[in-house]
Amino acid sequence: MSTSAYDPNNIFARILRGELPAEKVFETDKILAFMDIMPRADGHVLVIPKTPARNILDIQPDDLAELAKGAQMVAKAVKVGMAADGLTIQQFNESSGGQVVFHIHVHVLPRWEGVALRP
Ligand code: DGP
Repeated sequence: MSTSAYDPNNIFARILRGELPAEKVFETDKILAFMDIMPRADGHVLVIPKTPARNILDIQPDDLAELAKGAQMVAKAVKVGMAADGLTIQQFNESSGGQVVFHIHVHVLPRWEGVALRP
């Protein structure tokens, strides 16, 4: 299936507009970070841009750079806050690539030696 247009009523767009609740942990004028409702690790955070983009295929390069900067800030904070040994960073594109919510997002997953991610 080819890439579809951005749906302004996707769940994360509605969180950005304040129409749906989220456990926000960090915010700038460019990005929002909040807890994943189906965490695959304790402290699993999602980072999203405030600009509309479906995924890596349509995001503007400047917005992608801001998302990366936000993800790095959140990753550093999560590593310290969760006393993690390391981090897994994930980002999925289109259904075939594992994407379920079609507003681009970065998963920040704290990791500990010997602890597997939950499915
Ligand atoms: P994916 O598109 O495959 O990266 O998965 C979407 C992620 O978003 C998944 O880890 C669960 C999470 N998620 C889905 N709906 C909500 C929601 O309404 N609130 C929050 N906080 N997370 C959500």
